[in-house]
Amino acid sequence: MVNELIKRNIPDFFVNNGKKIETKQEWEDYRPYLKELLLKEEYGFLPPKIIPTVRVEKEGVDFAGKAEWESVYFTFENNGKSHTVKTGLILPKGKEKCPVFLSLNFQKEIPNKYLPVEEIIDTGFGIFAFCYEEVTADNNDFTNGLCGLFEENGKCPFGKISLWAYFASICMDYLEKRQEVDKNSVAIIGHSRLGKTALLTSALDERFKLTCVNDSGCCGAAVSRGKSKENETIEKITETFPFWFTDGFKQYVNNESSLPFDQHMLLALVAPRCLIVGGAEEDAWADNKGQHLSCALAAKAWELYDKGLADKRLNYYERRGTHFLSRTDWIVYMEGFKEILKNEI
Ligand code: GTR
Repeated sequence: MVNELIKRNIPDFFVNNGKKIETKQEWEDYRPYLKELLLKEEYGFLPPKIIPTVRVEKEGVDFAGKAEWESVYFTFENNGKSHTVKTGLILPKGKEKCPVFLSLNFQKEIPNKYLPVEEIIDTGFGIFAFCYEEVTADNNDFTNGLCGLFEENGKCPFGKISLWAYFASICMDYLEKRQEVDKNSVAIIGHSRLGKTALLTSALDERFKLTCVNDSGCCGAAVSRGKSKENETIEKITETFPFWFTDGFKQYVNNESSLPFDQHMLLALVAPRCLIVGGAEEDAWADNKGQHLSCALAAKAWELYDKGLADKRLNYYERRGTHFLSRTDWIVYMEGFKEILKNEI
């Protein structure tokens, strides 16, 4: 870890106006500026909040009779256009004030290979899930879906990750209103590009109790500086997925040393809440050493709140295998969440 730190040459970013941040108050004063900086340079500013109209359709009891399933439709209107996003809310039957996982999904189907619904329900959690491409397509078409409500001449001032995060926060607004949901016990979970999205959502929106960031790698949990040949870099990611970021982010291609932050500062914004960063041993592209180092560097934010807090609330783990949101990962996240709730961590 020490070698890694030296090799990567990451400056101390816990600095505000040239002054080292040493107290919780100094850190809290710096947070709004840091949020702005990350959005301005990397992800692009989120659009103004539109309050959607919500329609609920009961799908009935399912999952061996153990859960109530509803489809919840959010309709947004702006600039004479409208867009509806379908989500699914599944709550264990007969449980009052249920803790819930807000799950950012690749697939529309529930359950799917990344979302073992019955196991999650059996562990005592509810699920609120949406498919990210229902919000806006994962491509450079900014007239599509919710983006279409904000575009001007086919362009938006934000990247798609920001818009997915925007919708995730709207989901949280909705969960807060549901009697059956314990609004103080909502975890957000996402894998890979949706891990990046979950992390950004929680960095900006402090209502999530736990943030589970799986194999998020480049522009997610991994630091951007000092990548090895096998890791994804800003150059690679902005070549393949330029539409995930604000246009100006390209200035940091092969120029990471001029970034006014590194990704650990995004992690730091989750403090003092609970964060689990997951990696997979065979996922070299995501840069596990960079994710681990990022957690180590971000720990300072938790420590500013309380000595020893990072140890309790910031967790990094790596499992065997490849890039995937696996059953093992879910078990780690669910066990972690159970612990947090039981011991009031
Ligand atoms: C990869 C991409 C990563 C990661 C992943 C995914 O191809 O390079 O940044 O986000 O896709 O979302 O599955």
